[in-house]
Amino acid sequence: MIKEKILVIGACGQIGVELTLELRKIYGGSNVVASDLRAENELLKGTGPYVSLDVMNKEMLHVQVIRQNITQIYLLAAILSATGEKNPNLAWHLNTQSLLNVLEIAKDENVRKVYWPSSIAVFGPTSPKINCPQKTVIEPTTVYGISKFAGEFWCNYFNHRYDIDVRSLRYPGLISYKSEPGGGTTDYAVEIFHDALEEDHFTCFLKEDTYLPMMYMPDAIRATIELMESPVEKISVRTSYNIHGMSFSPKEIAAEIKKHIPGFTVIYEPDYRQQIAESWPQSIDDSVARNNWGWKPKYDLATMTTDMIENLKSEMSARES
Ligand code: NAD
Ligand code: AKB
Repeated sequence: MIKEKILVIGACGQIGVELTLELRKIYGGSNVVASDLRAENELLKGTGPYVSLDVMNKEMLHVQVIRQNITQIYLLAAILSATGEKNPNLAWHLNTQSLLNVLEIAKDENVRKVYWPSSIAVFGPTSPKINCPQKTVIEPTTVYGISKFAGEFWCNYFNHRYDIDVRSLRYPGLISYKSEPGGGTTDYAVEIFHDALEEDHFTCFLKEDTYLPMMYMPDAIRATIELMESPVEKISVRTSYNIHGMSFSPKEIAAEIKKHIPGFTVIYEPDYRQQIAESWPQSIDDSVARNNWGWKPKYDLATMTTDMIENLKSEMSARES
């Protein structure tokens, strides 16, 4: 049996922290090397090795892969949709070059598997709004979406041309309480919980009726690991799989939170992110992922809201005591 040694790049981000902790549970702390540009996240400290790494420095990355005998890479470093629009050139450069660096090193070294997430941001205004299918018109209008779409085809190319086992998911907006979101359009759905608990009030940067596809982080982590552990013959999509958790608007999540915090109020002050949100589908058809490797989400809006509030409340009381 091959002993896996995993490198997580971007391990201190919203997904990276939770994914690294879960991978360490499965493969053992010392077999999962966390890396990031940022200082090590508090939740990762003491759970396994950490290296400071800039994925854009290909030589440094190559040295780490050889030195640590890496067999799998999870590449999570990226600039997300809202931040990307502030510096399109940088977002394109980081999001595409980081992937090419990883894929080229995987080709030349002993890296058996690569994971790289795409996003529902690949879809644009001309894609179907409801139950957006796996294969459809894809004309993204954000630099983030363009970079993800290009990345999907680089994954497909390296799989077909060099037989690299690259796997990918098009995540919807992810909601989590352990680590903060990093500059996306769907970030409001995390911020709303913090402001509800701390201030009983939230100012939302999207209009109240803006529906977007979303997923609770435990489902996203489980989907990632289930995809990566599926037998190769079950993987038919080498660009990126649609996956869906739930779909709701700011008004609907606010109403759900109000069931727990009756005095909670929201005002709506849409900004430039409204246009990004309106370019994306409202819900996603993930039947190909369901049929290929058995994907099924567990959380809906109500169960996710209850879990978020319980966990954030216990974090707040732990901080106070
Ligand atoms: P994030 O911004 O929270 O984390 C990204 C991490 O990458 C950060 O810790 C950052 O310091 C690190 N990083 C940035 N540049 C780097 C570099 N040059 N070298 C090394 N590390 C670097 O992002 P996230 O939300 O955790 O997203 C992870 C991946 O999932 C991204 O590819 C993102 O596009 C994708 N995704 C996220 C969501 C979501 O809702 N969070 C949805 C769809 C897709
Ligand atoms: C963003 O809003 O940019 C991300 C995403 C859906 O990719 N959360």
